[in-house]
Amino acid sequence: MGAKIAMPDSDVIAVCGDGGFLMVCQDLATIKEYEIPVVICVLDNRRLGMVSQWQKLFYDKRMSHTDLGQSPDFVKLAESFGVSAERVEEPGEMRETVEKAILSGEPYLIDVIIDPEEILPMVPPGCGLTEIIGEYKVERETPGEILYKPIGKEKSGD
Ligand SMILES: Cc1ncc(C[n+]2csc(CCOP(=O)(O)OP(=O)(O)O)c2C)c(N)n1
Ligand SMILES: [Mg+2]
Repeated sequence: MGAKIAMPDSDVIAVCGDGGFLMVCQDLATIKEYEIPVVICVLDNRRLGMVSQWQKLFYDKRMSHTDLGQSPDFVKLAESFGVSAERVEEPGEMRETVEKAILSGEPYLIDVIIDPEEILPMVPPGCGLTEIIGEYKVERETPGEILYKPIGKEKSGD
């Protein structure tokens, strides 16, 4: 919200995990009250993904308190604050939905359903960014574009 107020002529997109968003979702009231047209993309894997994958990979699968269980329906949650919202379940729907959200000129939430088991790439505990693991690499297809691309697989969707 601060970024959009500081730079009103720029498009601002907040990319959040579902766990992180749950800690601050009451700010949907603020964003609506002041009509701050930020697009919120909630990456929805129904869990505290980073912590859960540490438990799975490095702590002997001792899973503890990382399944978010009965999370809210984020689309209904946003709508209950008067904020428009939409759910995206297929990668190919993402670009069109983000464009629609930006063009709406209003605050907008996109609930992006992602695979809870898709845990890579990741930085292991105590390691630096150069020690990232996973069959992914960062590729630049056109100047300025950054994307993660699975090695040896075709690019699927956006
Ligand atoms: C205020 C706060 N509490 C706890 C943490 C520890 N923490 C780091 S990542 C994470 C899980 C975040 O889950 P989510 O937002 O759903 O993102 P995901 O890893 O699933 O993409 C937690 C609890 C934190 N960084 N900040
Ligand atoms: Mg999550």
